[in-house]
This record gives sequence, structure tokens and C-alpha cells, in this order.
Amino acid sequence: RVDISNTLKHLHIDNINQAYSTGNTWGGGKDNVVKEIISPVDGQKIASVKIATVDEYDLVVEQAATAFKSWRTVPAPKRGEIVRQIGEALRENKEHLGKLVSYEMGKSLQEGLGEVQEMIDIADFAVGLSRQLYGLTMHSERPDHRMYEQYHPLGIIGIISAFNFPVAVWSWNAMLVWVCGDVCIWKPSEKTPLTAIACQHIAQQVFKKNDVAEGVSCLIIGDRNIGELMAADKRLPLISATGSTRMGKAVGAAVGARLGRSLLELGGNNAIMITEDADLDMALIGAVFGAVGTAGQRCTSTRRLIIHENVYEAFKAKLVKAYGQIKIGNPLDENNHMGPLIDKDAVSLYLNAIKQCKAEGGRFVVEGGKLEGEAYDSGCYVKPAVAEVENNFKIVQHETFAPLLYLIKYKTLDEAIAFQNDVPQGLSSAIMTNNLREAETFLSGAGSDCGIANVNIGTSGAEIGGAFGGEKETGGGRESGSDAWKVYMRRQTNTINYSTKLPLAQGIKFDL
Ligand code: UN1
Repeated sequence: RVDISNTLKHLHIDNINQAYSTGNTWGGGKDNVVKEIISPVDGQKIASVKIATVDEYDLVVEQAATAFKSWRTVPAPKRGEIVRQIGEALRENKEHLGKLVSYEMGKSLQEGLGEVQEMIDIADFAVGLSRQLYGLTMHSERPDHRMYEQYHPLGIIGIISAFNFPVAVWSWNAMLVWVCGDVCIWKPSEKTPLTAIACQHIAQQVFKKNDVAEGVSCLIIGDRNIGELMAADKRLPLISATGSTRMGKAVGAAVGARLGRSLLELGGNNAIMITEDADLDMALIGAVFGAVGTAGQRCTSTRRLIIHENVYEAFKAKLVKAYGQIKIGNPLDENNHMGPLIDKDAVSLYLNAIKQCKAEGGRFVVEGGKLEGEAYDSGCYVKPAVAEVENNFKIVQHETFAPLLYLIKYKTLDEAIAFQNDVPQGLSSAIMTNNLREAETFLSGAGSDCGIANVNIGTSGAEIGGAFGGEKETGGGRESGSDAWKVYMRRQTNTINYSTKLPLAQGIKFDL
């Protein structure tokens, strides 16, 4: 049994039982549905939360709309200074927040801390960005005219996040949202609301200290209903949603029907190509961390290894040996590599995928299955599995959010690239090679079709400085670094005439 009462106290969630927050204000009545949050680590109840009602949702949107009116007028570098303080507060809370991420979600403590580090990093990025929300200037075709563009704040941004990165994905959005002059309403996964409540406290204390209007950072604990309300709500010009392709299609359709913007970051089916010229020891670390890290529950997790026939048997032997050394158990114990899946439903989905894979002809070289025994009595622990398959198996085309790794053999590079691309998803991809021609072909326009393509690095563990997201059923959105900020702002082209005449564009004559 894990005791994290100190952590809960430190993060101000020891007796939280609320449905929403607009900042200092927390609410939730006696009629709300109450949900108990159970840790997949040891099956213990951590705390309860309330599910927000439609009225409460409206109240939050109204408060956010009011806050937007004043927040958008604060100079961007001043907004950046407040985000800098939020980054500092995250540094101070890193140990506790990382631990709670690990306990509520089940990822290893190292990964929980790494997730909080991503939050700190994106805060730093956003601070610099607050002085660099650049538009272009253009040369006007007319004399004594000036033309340029500005980026203005967009409004209330809806953030729908998933359980697997319960806090980092919010921060990739929220930190940019705030420096861009927007406000946000965050609906975290129903499976991981406690870490969200902790983050809301951390941010809220900084906003309060700076006398920022209530509503710049809002949190709503909701079910699917609230997600649907957000997607259909015209008052939210942008919905940023992370989760399954099924969810993304529903959100994208609802937002599209009102011609709103959506930023979708959905499923992946990420492969590492291991070529004849690969350093197999490096490839092994990338593959094993990619497949079993976070118990295979990253959208960037490695699902497929596409291996050259000449190194296939040698690599398979290394992999099987490495899997034999993986320690599974309490993720807060740093001796363990892999913790539990998020819940028992995830275990069922994993076991079904194994069944389906076998039915389609998959040969397991490392057998999976559910773990039993005292250390595993939350019912959420499984063994990671590896199967030899064909790329076109139905189950291989599908993203199973669990540590299930597929091996596929190839002969030519073209064939390997075709396998890599021949799935509905397009998030992350990698090639392990010391051959320049192979690497560059993989990165070329005729190579990987994914949003992320790496050389001699696995598929997971992207840095925040790049734009994160992918193509096809991954949804097309980009968040985090590079110029991903632009989606959070509205662009305005300004043309100014400082002459004494009014010449028309395109040389059109219109004399009165
Ligand atoms: C996700 O799984 O939703 O690249 C995000 C990575 C992390 C983020 C994953 N930086 O694996």
C-alpha cells in the first residue's frame, strides 16, 4: 500500500471534492454525481471528485469570457512574466506532482517527473515566445502604403486531455494559450482529474498573486457530455483535443459543423525501422523503452518494429532476452521498469488484442497476459508481449494502447517505408541506421508520412521545442514548440494608406 497523504496535502487536494474551478472559486453542489478515483498502482481510493453539470459548465464559460476581455489587453511580455512564475511554481512542486502523476496514472516515477519537466520546459519556451509573437511585413503594390500582419488573441480555448499524459498535454496548450492572450477551460480525462486539480491550484496561486482576473485558467471535471458541449459551443473558437481517433472524429465533426478550429492529437501506430546498418544495441534501447515505457500507453509508443531480414533473427534474440529482464510492479519503486495499465478495461482490451492477433496468425515470441498475485492485486498489471505478424493484419492496423509490440520482416528499403506508411495513423516514426542514403530517403518527401520522423532515436520521448502531432487519423494538429502557437491566435492583415489619394489594388480605375 502506497502512502501519498503528504503529497496530497502538499498539492492541496487532500479533501478536494469539487466539479469545477475558475481560479479562486471552486464549486460543485450536493447534487453532482460523485466519482471515486482509484489508483491502478494498488487499487486504493485516492480521493473523490464531482462531475460538473451543464449549469456549472455555463458558469465557467461566462467567467472565462469576462476574464478574456481584460487578459487580452495585458501586454504579451507581461503575460509571459506570469507564465515564468508558473514555471517556477512547477519547479517547486516537481517532486510531489511527479509522484501524484505516477500514482494516479501508473507510469514510472521517472516518467512522472519527466512529464512535469516537460511542463517546466514549455513554460520556459512560452516565456521567450511572449516577446516573439511575430507577424510579417509585406511590400504594398500601391505607393505610400504599408502592409503588415498582426496576431491577436483568439478567445476561450477548450482543452480536452487524455489520461496518459495527464498534465503535460494541458501545459503544452495552456502556457501558449496564456502568452497568446487567450483563456482556457480544461477538461482533463475522467480517469486522472486529481493531477489536474493539483495543476489548477499551482497556476491559480500565481494568477492570484498577480491580481489576474478570475477565469484565465478554468478547470471542469466532466464526462463525455461536457466534452460534447465544448465541441459544439460557439463561444470556444478553438478546441484542442488529445485522445482516441474515435473521440477526435466526433470532436472534429462537431467543431467543423460550426466552422470552429480544432487541434487534434489522436492515435499513433508508430514504427521503428531497423536496417542492416543499424547499431543494434542502440536500436534495442529505443525499441524496448518505446514499447514498454508508460506500459505502452503513449501516443508515441512503439507498436511495430520493421526489421531487415539479415538482422532479423539476431535482433529478435536480443529483444527476447531484454524482455526477460523487465521488472514490472509498483511504478513508485524505481527498480521497476513498467507499472500497471490505467484500469481493468485497458487490461481487457489488451487481452482481446492478443487473442485477435493469435487468431490472425500472429506468433508470440514473448507471451503476454495478466499478472496475478499480491503485488498486482489492483488487477491492472500485465506482461509486455512481442509477436511476429504481417503488417496487414487488422489488429496490427489498429492502435492497442498497451505494451504489445509487433515484429515485421522486410527485404528492401522501399518495402520497409511502404510498411511504415501503410497504417491509418501518422504520428511518429524512426529509422535506425548508419547509412546516410537510407536515413535521408526515410526523411524525404517520399519517405515517412508521419508528423515526427527520427534517425537513430526511437518513436517516443519528443522534445517540447518541436511541433508535436501527426497526419492522417492522428488528426493533423500540431502543439507545443516551433510555430504551433499560431493556431491559438487570429491573424489580421493591415494595410495603411498614408498618401493623399486612394489608389485601388490591381490598378482598377474608379473615378467619380
Ligand atoms: C502523448 O503520448 O500524448 O513524445 C504525448 C513523447 C512525449 C509526449 C507524448 N513527449 O513521447
